[in-house]
Amino acid sequence: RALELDLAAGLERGEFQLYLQPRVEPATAAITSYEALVRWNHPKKGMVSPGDFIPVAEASGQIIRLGEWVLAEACRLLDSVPGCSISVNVSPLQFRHADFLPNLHDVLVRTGANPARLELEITESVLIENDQRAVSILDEIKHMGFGIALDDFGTGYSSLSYLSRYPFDTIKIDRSFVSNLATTDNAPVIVRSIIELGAGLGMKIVAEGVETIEEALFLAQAGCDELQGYLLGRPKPLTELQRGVDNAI
Ligand code: G
Ligand code: G
Ligand code: MN
Ligand code: NA
Repeated sequence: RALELDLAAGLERGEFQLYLQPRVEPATAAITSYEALVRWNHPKKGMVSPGDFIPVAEASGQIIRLGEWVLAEACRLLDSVPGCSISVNVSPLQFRHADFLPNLHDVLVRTGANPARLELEITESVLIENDQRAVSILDEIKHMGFGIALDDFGTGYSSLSYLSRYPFDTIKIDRSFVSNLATTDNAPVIVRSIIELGAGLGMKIVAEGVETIEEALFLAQAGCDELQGYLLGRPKPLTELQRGVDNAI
């Protein structure tokens, strides 16, 4: 059966689950927040990666319902992570959909969640040059009280011009820069520049895909606000979250 047909049934049957991956402050080793990463425990295929089913959900339009479920579930999980926020990925199609803003409003009303503890992750690819509609959607999200993160920063085009135009709270440095830190001469220069730029603009800088102690030390020394990656903690279901991080720095 096509994955597309199974998606709706999977939502009905509760086959989706949110895994949480910590974001850690290097200075204190404190977990400040978690990124919600959806997983599908398919009855026949086992664990299906979002890399495989998100594109299918987008193509079939079911990303809207899936996105609603992810957001509601993240709101529900907030009670289990006191003092922390949760960030949620928003797909480009979801971002553009007419139901997106009404759904955000509804989920706050339904769950009573505090939007200040939720951050929406938007990728550069949803933003187009001179895009007044994107500006107004982001302004409205901000106005509702959500945090906004620019995800996978550095992988799109014209990155710098976006930063002054959109109300981002957080910049997430794409993991390709982090994994290149040790092997290319350019990566440390670029990473330092992004950190300085973000700090100057009053935005929080998070490095993604931190896998080694050397990367963590470089990023901490360069002034990166938070680290995320397998070194600090893999994405895990709530039931398996330990107190503290997988590895101290
Ligand atoms: O967790 P993993 O590395 O397998 O995720 C693969 C991709 O799926 C990443 O690009 C991630 O942003 C995306 N993804 C994970 N969870 C969600 C979600 O809830 N909504 C959307 N739109 N994308 C997600
Ligand atoms: O596109 P986005 O940045 O939302 O994707 C997050 C993806 O990165 C998730 O699928 C998550 O499983 C994955 N991820 C998280 N930490 C690491 C890491 O340290 N190394 C690698 N290779 N992937 C990671
Ligand atoms: Mn993300
Ligand atoms: Na990312």
